[in-house]
Amino acid sequence: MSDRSDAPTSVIRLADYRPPAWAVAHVALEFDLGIDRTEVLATLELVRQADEPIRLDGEGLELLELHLDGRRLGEGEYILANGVLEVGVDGDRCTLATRVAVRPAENTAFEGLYLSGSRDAGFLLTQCEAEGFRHITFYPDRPDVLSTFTVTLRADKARFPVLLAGGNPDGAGDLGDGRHWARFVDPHPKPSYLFALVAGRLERISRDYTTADGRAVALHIWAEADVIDRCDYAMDSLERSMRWDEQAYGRNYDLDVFHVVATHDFNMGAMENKGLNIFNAKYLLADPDSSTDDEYRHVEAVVAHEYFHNWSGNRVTCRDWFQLSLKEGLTVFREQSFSADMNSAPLKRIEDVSLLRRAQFPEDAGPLSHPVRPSQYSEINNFYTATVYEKGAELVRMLAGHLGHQGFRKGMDLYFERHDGQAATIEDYLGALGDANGVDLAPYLAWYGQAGTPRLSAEGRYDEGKRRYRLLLRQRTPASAGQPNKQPLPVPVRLSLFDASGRALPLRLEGETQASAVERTVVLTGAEQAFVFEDIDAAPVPSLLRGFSAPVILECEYAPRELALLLRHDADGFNRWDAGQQLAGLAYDACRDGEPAGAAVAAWADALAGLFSDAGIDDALLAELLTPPGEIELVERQPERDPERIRAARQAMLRALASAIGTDALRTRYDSLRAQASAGLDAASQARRQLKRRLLDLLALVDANEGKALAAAQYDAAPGMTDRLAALATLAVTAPAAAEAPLAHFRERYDGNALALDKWFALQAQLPGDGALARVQALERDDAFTLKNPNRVQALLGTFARTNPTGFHRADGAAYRWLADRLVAIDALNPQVAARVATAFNGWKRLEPARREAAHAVVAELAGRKDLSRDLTDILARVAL
Ligand code: 0A1
Ligand code: ZN
Repeated sequence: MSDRSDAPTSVIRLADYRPPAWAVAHVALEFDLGIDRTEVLATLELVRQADEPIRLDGEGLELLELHLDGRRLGEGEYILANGVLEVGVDGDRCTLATRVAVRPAENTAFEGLYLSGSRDAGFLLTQCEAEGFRHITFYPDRPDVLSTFTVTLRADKARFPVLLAGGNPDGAGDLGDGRHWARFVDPHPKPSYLFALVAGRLERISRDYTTADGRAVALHIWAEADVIDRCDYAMDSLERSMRWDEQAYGRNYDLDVFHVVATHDFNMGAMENKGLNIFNAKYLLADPDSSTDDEYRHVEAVVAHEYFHNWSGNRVTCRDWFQLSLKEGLTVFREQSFSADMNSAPLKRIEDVSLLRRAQFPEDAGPLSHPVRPSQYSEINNFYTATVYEKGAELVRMLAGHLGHQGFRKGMDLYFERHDGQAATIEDYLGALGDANGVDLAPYLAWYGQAGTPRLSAEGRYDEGKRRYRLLLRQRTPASAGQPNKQPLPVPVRLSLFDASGRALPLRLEGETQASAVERTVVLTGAEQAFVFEDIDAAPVPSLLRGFSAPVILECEYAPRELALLLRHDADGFNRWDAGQQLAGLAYDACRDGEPAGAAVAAWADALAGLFSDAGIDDALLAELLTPPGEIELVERQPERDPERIRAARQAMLRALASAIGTDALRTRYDSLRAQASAGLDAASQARRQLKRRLLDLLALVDANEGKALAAAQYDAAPGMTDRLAALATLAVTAPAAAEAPLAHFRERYDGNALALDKWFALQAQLPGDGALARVQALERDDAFTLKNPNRVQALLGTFARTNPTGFHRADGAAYRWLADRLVAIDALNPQVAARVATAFNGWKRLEPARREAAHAVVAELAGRKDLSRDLTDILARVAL
C-alpha cells in the first residue's frame, strides 16, 4: 500500500531525470508461493553505469537474506531506509541476491502480488505498473532498466495447479512433496513493470495461431471455471488484433505463447504484461445474456489495446513515467484505428470524441489539468488519465494526419526499428516520424507540454464582388495551474465549403492556380491566420475540423439553418453528427433561457425530424443524431452549474424533438424495430437496438404511461442484455414504482454474476433526483456490495458521483459529505481506487454558490487530513487548490 501522507511526499520532476546508475543484465526470480506468505529469491546481475552505490526500490518487504557475489551481508553492510536498499560496491559488475517475504492475502491495494477472490478458491496474481514490482522484491523499479527474466514458480500442486509467468515455458515438474514447479524464460529485455505471474485453479480456452512471419503461437485465455465459457469473443478479438497489427503495422508477435487471464479484482481495465496480459473480467468476458453491445465492443477494443502494447510499450518502452503517453496515447490511437476498421469508422470517431469531450475536456478545464507529458508528479498512479490516454491519442492522430497514411507507416516502422529494446521519449518518437519523412515535427512537441484545451475561433467573410471567401482562424488556450501564458500550437483544420444546396465546393486558395479538391487541411500555426478561397459564387457554409482533426473547442457563430444544412448534407459522418451537436447546443441554450418554442429548437427538431423519415440513413447514426450532448457536456454552456436546471432544459428540448417527429411516427418505428428484435451481434441488429432505445426514451418522455407499458414489455421479451438493460433503465426513470419488480427480478436472475450485478448497481446509481442518495445508501446494504472490489465501488459510488449530477450535487451537500466518508474507508483498503473516485470533486469550483460552498467545505476538510494515502492526498491537494 502507498505511504500514508504523514510520510514526506516528494515531487518527481522531469527536469531531474538521470539515467540509472546500475543496469540489470539478467534477473532470476524464484517464488515459493503461498496465500498468506510468499518468499521471493531475486538474483540480479548488475552492471555499473555511474559512480554510485547500488540502490534498489522495495516497499512492504520483509528482508530475509542479502548476498553480494555469493557472500551474505550482515547489518551495517547495507542501508535500508525510506523504501530504498543501498549497497556500496567496488567493481563494475556484481551479483546481488535478496530473499524476501510478502503477504499476498493482506494486500487489499491490488498492487504487487495479491489474492483475487476467496482464500479457498481464489488465485494469486501480480500488478506491477507503475511501481508495483517494488512490492514483490528489491529492484531498480523504473522503466529505463531493461533486463531478461528467468522466473521459477513453486507451489502446492492441488491449491495452485496452474503456474504462469511471462515468457516462453522452460520446464516444469513435480517436487515430490505435493508441490510442483514451472520455469519461464523471457528473451526480450523488459522493465520490471511488465513482469507478471499467475497461480491458482484456472480453466483455459486455447487456439493455435501462426504469425505472418511464420511463428507458431499457442494462445491461451484463462479464467475461473464459472466464467470460462464467456471467453470466446475475447479469443476472436485477440486473433483479429494480431492479424491487424501484422497488416497495418507489419508487427508480429514474438514469443511462443501468449496468455490472457481474467480477474474480478483489478484496479484498472487491463494490463499488458509481456506474454501474460491480465484483464479486469469486465473487459474480457462477454456473452449475449449478460453483456451489452457496448460491452462487446469494449472487450474487442481492450483486448486489442493490450495486444498492441506488445510493440508500442513493450518492445519499445518509456524512458520514465513522464513519457507515459508515448505508449498509451499511441496504443489508444492504434486501437481506435483497429476498431474503426472492424466496425463503423464514423461511429467509432463519434464515440471517441464524445468520450474526449465528456472526460478529458472537463479534466483539462479544472484543477487536475495537466499536459499530455506532465512535468512533475507526486503519485504516478494518478496520471493514468483521459489526458494522457485520450488527448495523447489525438496528438498521434494529428501527426498521422500531417504525414499521411504512408508517411505515418514509414515513420512508425523507423520508430520500432530504431528503438526496439529501448526505453524512449516523446522526442525520440517525433524524431523517428520526422526523419522517416524528411520533415521537422518539433512544433508538435508544444502540444505535449501545454495543458488546457485550445479554443479555435473561426470567422468567415464573403466578398461578393471578388467572389472570395475569407476564413479567419484564431486560437487561444486559457491559463491553467502553473501555466499562466500559453503559446500558439499547430492546429490542423480539415475543411470543406458547402453551397446552399449542400454541394461541396472545389477549393482554391489565394495564390494557387488550380482547385485541388473539395476537402483539404489548413494548418493554423500562429495566434491567428486568414485563409482566402477563390472562385466562390455565394456565401458558403464551412464544415470545419472534419473528422475532429484537432482536439480543440471550435467557436464559430453558425446560424441554425447553416448547421441544419451540414446536418443534412455533410459527407463527413463525424461532422454531420457534430453539426447536430452544435445545433442541439443552440436549442439547449434556448430551452435553458425559457424559450422552448424558439427558432433554434425548431431548427434542430425539424432537421432531425426530416432525417428521421429519410430511409437512407443508418439506424445507428440516426440514434446518435437523436442524442443531444449529455448533462455533463452541457455544463460547459453556462458559467455556473445548476444540475437541476440543466436537466430540465435538456428534457424540454427532447420533448420538442419528440413532438416534431410525432408520437405516431416514433411508435410505428419503435414497433417495427421491436418486431425485428434478435440477439444477433451483427452491425444491423446492434444498430436497431440502439435506435430502439432512443425511441423508447423519447416515447416515455412524452407519455409516461405508454413508456411504462412499452418498457415493461421490452424487459420481459428481451432476447439479450442490451434490450433488457435499456428497458429497465427507461422503466426506472419513467415509472419508479413499476420498476421495483423487474429490478428485483434482475437481481435474482443474475445473483452470482458479478458483471451483471455491477450493471444493476450502476443503473440505480444513475437515477436522478433527491431520492438518489438514499437509494445509493440502501444499495450499499445489499449483500453483494463491498468496498473491497474496485468494479463494485466504481459501479455504485463512481457512477453516482460522476454520472448522476442531480443526485450527487444535491443542494444540501449531503452527497458530498457521504462520499468523503466513503473515500476514507476505501482509502484504507485501496488508495488507487479512492483517488480515482475522488476526482469526482474536480469540477466543484464551477458549481453555483450554495453547492460550491458545500463541496469546498468537504474537499478542504479531507485535504487537511494527515492519515490518507499519497494517492488520495495528491488528488485532494490539487482539487482543493
Ligand atoms: N497500462 C495499462 C493500464 C494500467 C495502468 C496502471 C495500472 O496499475 C496502476 C494497471 C493498468 C493499459 O494501458 O492498459
Ligand atoms: Zn495502455
